[in-house]
Order: sequence, then C-alpha cells, then structure tokens
Amino acid sequence: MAKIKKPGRTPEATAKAADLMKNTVSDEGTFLTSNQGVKVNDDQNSLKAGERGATLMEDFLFREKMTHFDHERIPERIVHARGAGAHGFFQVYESLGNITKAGFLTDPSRTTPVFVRFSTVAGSRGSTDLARDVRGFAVKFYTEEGNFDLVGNNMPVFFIQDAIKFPDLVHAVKPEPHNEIPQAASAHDTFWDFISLMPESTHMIMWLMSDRAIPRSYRMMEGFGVHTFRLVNEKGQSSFVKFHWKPLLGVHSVAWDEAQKISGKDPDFHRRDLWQAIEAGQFPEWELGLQVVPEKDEHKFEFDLLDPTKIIPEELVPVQRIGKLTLNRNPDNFFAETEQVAFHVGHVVPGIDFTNDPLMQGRLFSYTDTQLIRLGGPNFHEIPINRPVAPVHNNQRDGFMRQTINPGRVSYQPNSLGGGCPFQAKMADGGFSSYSERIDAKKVRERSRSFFDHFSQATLFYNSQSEPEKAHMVDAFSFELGKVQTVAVRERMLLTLSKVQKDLASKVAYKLGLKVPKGKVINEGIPADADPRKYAPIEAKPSLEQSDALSMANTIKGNIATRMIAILAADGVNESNITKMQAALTAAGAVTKTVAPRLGFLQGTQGGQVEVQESFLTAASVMFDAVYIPGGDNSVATLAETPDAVHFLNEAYRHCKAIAIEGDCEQVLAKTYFGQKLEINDAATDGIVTGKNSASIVNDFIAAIGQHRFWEREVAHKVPA
Ligand code: HDD
Repeated sequence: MAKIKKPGRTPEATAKAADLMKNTVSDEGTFLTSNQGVKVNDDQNSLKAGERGATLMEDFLFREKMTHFDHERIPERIVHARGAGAHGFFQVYESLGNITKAGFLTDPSRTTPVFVRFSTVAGSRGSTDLARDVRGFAVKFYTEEGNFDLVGNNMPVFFIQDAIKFPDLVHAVKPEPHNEIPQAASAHDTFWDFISLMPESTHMIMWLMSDRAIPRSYRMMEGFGVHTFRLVNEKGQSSFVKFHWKPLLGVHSVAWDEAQKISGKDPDFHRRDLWQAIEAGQFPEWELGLQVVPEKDEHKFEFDLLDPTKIIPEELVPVQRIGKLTLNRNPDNFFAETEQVAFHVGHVVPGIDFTNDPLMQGRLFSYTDTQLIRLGGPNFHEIPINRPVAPVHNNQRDGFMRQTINPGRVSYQPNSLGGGCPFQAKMADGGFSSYSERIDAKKVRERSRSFFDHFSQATLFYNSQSEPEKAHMVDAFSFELGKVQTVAVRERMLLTLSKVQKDLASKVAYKLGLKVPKGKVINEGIPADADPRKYAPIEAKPSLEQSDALSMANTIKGNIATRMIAILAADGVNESNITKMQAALTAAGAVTKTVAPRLGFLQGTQGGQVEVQESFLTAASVMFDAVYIPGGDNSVATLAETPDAVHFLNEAYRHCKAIAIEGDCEQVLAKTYFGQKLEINDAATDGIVTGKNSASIVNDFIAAIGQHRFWEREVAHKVPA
C-alpha cells in the first residue's frame, strides 16, 4: 500500500496555523445580520400587531436574538471558575534531547504558541481575585506534535494524596450548601472540619496560610506542575521531572488586610493587572525550571516522589532554568478564549509521560469528563482556542456541535477503501508510545507507608519563612480558625499545628483563646476495615533545617517595572516635582497616576496645569504599590486637611509600602499616625523617603519601591488604617 507523504511544518507554518486557529471575525464596515446572514433593517422594535399591540410570534429576528441570549451562559468550572487568560509563546534555551524527545524542548529555534489561564480555585466566576486561595497556572502549549497542557498551581503540593478525595475536598471548601456562605473563602467550618481530619493536607495548608495565597499579581507568582512527571528521550530512557515556573519579576504578595480591601475596591485587581501590563507592552515572563531525577534515584529520597504532598527541596535537586514563557497578547474575547479553553493533564506529547502519582492518575480521568458537561459534548477540541496547530486526522465522527466536515465514506481503521488513511505513526515518525513501566503488583485499594510523613515538610516550610512571613501565617490561621464556629474543629487543628511547630500552635492558640491539646493527630481519612496503625501519621523531623527557595523574602528584588505609583496632589502643587518624578519612574517601567481631591486639572505653582487621573473617590491606596507627595505649600496643606488623603497615607504605611514626601512634608506627615511616631532621619531605611534634595528623593524612592514591601514595619510601628 503506497504511503502518503506527510507534510513537514516550518515555524512560520506553525505561527500561521496558530493565527488561523483564532477564527476572529471583524465587524468593521459591515451590516448587522441575523445568524442566517439576512441583513437587519430594524434592531430597535419587535414586530407588533399595531403600534401599541402585542408582539407577533412570526418575528423570527426577535426570537433568534432572544433565544441566543437566553442560552449565553454555560456552566462555570466546578473549581477554578474565576480566571484570566493570555496568549504568548515559549522557547527553550538549549536542546534537552538527552532527556526528552518533546520537540518544543529540543529545538531552540522554535517558538511554541501558548495560552495561559490563571485562576482562583474556590470562588464562583464573579468572585474576587484577592481571595485567600491557591492560584491555578494552566499552560496550553500548541506544539507541532500536538497540544501539551501543564495544568499547575502556584503552590508545589496539594491537599490530598488520592484523587478519590477530590470531590470531598471541593465540597468542604466551597460555600456551605445550606446557605451558600461564604463565597471564595476557606475560612469556614466545613473546610477546616475536613482538613482537621485529613493530616495529609498539613503541608498544603502551610502554603495556603502563607502569603503565597494572596499574590500581588499573576505576573509575580511561581507555578508548579505539582506531580512528578516523566520525560522520555529518543532512546526510550525515562527520568522523573518536576516542572517549575519562575517569574522574572520575582514572587510578591500583598498584605491580608490589603487583600480584603482590594476585594471591595477592585475585585478584578489581578485580571486588570494582567490585562494592563500586556496592553502596555510590558510582557510578563517566566522561566521554565526542571528538577530532573534519574530513574535509578527514584528511592533515594526520604519522601516518595509519587506523593503530591511533597516537594523535592531545591537544595537536594536544583532547578535548572531551561526556557522562557512570554505572554504578549490579550484575548480578543473573554468567553471564546478564556472561558472555553479546556485543559487536561492527559494532553501530553511524545517525550512527556505520566507517573503513578495517585492524584495525577485520577486527574487523567476528570478533566475530559468535566469538559463534556461544561462545553456540551465531545467536540470541544474543535473550539478555536482548543484546536491544536498540529493537524488532526482520525476516525472520530459526529456528536453535538461537530465543526469538521469529513468527506468520504471511511471512518474506520484498518481500511482499504480510504487507502489505509489515516495511518498509525511509527515512533520514528513521532507516534506517541506510552513508557513501558514495569508493574508487578496486586490489585489493592491501599496507600504506601512512604506517604505517611505528613508533617516534616510542613515544618520545613514554616521554618524557612522570614519572621514577618511567620507572623502572617499565625494571623492567617487565627483569622481562618477564628471564623470557624465549632470549637472541636479549632482544637483538632491546634493539635495538628503542634506537630508542625510548637511555637506556631501556641501563638494561634493564644489568639483563639484556647489551649493546644495533647495527643496524637487522628486520621479519619481511612477505610472502614483499615488497621488504624497502618494509616497513622509518621511524626518525622525534616532532614533539612530550612530552604531559601521557600521564602518570598529571598526573591529577586529591585525591578520596579509595572509597579503602580500614586502621586497625591492638590491645587498649588509643584508641577516640576511631578514631572521629574514621573519621568524617572516611567523610565524605570513603573506606572504613575495622579490622585487628587477631585478630577480635572490642578493649578501648579509655576503656572502650569497637572492632569488628575483619579480622585479619592475612585482610587484607594490598596490599588498602588507606593505613594509620592510632591512639594507645593498649598497642595501639602490641602492634603493635610483632607481626611481621605491622610487615610491614604496611613493605609500605605500600614501595608508596608514605599512612601516619598518632597518639600515641606511635616505638615501632612504630622496628620498621619505614623508621622507622629516616626524619627524622620532614620526613616529612609524603613521605606519612607523625605527631604528637599530632588535627585536623592527620586533615587531613594525607586530603590525603596524595588524592595516591594517593608514588612518589618508591622512590628516596629503598627498603625490603625
Ligand atoms: Fe484540577 C481545573 C490544577 C487536582 C479536577 N485544576 C483545574 C485548573 C487548574 C487545576 C489550574 C483550571 C484549568 C483552567 O484554567 O481551565 N488540579 C490542579 C492541580 C491539582 C489539581 C495543580 C493537583 C495537583 N483537579 C485535581 C484533581 C481533580 C481535579 C485531583 C479531580 C480528580 N480540576 C479538576 C476539574 C477542573 C479542574 C474538575 C475544573 C474545570 C476543568 O477541570 O476544566 O476537572
């Protein structure tokens, strides 16, 4: 049988295919039509029996429009409903051909198109971005060999070890079913009831109660594939791998008080931030990092590589940065792209394969299953955002909303009537072949004892945090458990925390007005007939004292690109101060906005005018990273007498942000809580920049913004705001 020559694919062809995939329709210069292409003459009035009469059923235009509208909504995702997406590309630095045959990881000349969707987990589609929550970090690589989805999170571990518990976890964290309260929050009884009975979740709740759960920006989050995956090379040799995304802007968070306020002032904070950065051409970037473990080292560690509640500390296996992801295009249409994109852990390409991680194994079922109901049938891969750029040829046919028109009468294999097409691909032709892992096992519903050290990495995480980060975790636990009404649940959690770190448990206990109970942590997540000893948590000590990679205090600092800076001003402002500061900040990539008592223009001291972008009604300090007050006696005096301006400063101070005040600032500082306590001369080290030397103010302010936050301030001067 003659074989048909298979077409090759150049990078240009890939890029073109990625563009075609969009199916974008432009309405420019067109007439309004019905869905049947009939030009519409009147889209203002329905067809009636007389000017004041009833609408007629005959009005096909009205009925078509209304029917489509009535069916506009699709079910939201059961988890990760709230999200924001962007297009971009990925490029590997050097070939990784020695460990994988995946084309996008072996050809440094290729740019692989990607679509990324960030999300929160627990909230509904309309919920706030700043909930304390895990963030989804799902990447679809449209590779020339098919789509690869890396469906990860911004935390490297998970709550449960076996996918069969996922519905329980999600039911526990979602709003309670009787009154649907609270929205997008884990701070309620059912969540902590579940967690307190499932000690395997201990490591994950350390991450969830840390500042990682309230990121400053999607652009400033790490991402993790969580599970141990496999890489397979041309020779069929496999290595274990953990995937990491390392943001080039560093890993940063907001303060919890700030997060709660942002949720009111701008619930779209992260979505807006991502959109604006891309619109401004400041493209978010991450490096893809790999921790590679040769197959022979599978059992070298004191934890099990298949256990998704464990990390491989970077001290044990360093993260190699092997390529870069750049997001450079916003979606054209939120629904068509961000809402309809369908990720699946099972979308892999030759060179990448699975392991027996029991959480991953369950995910391999769940994702396609959920798309069937959410996107209404088996043809969701034909929706433009989900279409691979690699050509699709198979004998699958029909189903709801089928788009492809397959000509001919052959839809089976083997066949002779269709010339045998489409052919199976040999491995040499790029055919996917599963890694032939050796299995010799009994069929059991059990868990390996190597999964039962639930505390040592939780302890490692806590011990690796800076003092301010630890304090934030104490507050987070105290907040969440403080919202829990059932005292027994609070007590069980205190017992669990005492196995992580005694100091943490006693500080939280103090804030809850309780004592830390003594005894062994119970594990209720066990089978009915199980020997409880087999499921008892192992109380091990971490082999590592601490890991620098776990604390955000050690992240890259100094880059102020995309940081939002408020310039507070009023009439009588020194406009040359503003011009100079704005020029320096903008040159460093930051974004400035003038905030004043009212919109319009301000009168400057030198006769110029300053445009106002926000008023104290439309803006709040929590929407900015830093605050600058330019000189000008009248402006400073007005701000000092404007309670909203004073509150703005107090709040920025409380949230540990850089503040610069130029000229005669004492007047406004004297009105703030912190200004009354501050030793101005020592203040520069604390992120407060004052003085009359313009050049040094600008430089010191930029350096201070580059530090992100001055968390130590919370201990030194905690102020009301
Ligand atoms: Fe999941 C969505 C990440 C465990 C079942 N998950 C979803 C999304 C992300 C993750 C990022 C959103 C994708 C998007 O933006 O559309 N999930 C994870 C990670 C997990 C994890 C990192 C643990 C390592 N998930 C997990 C388990 C199950 C699911 C154990 C079920 C057995 N996840 C789903 C789902 C979702 C989903 C129900 C909801 C919407 C969707 O898939 O498309 O199937």
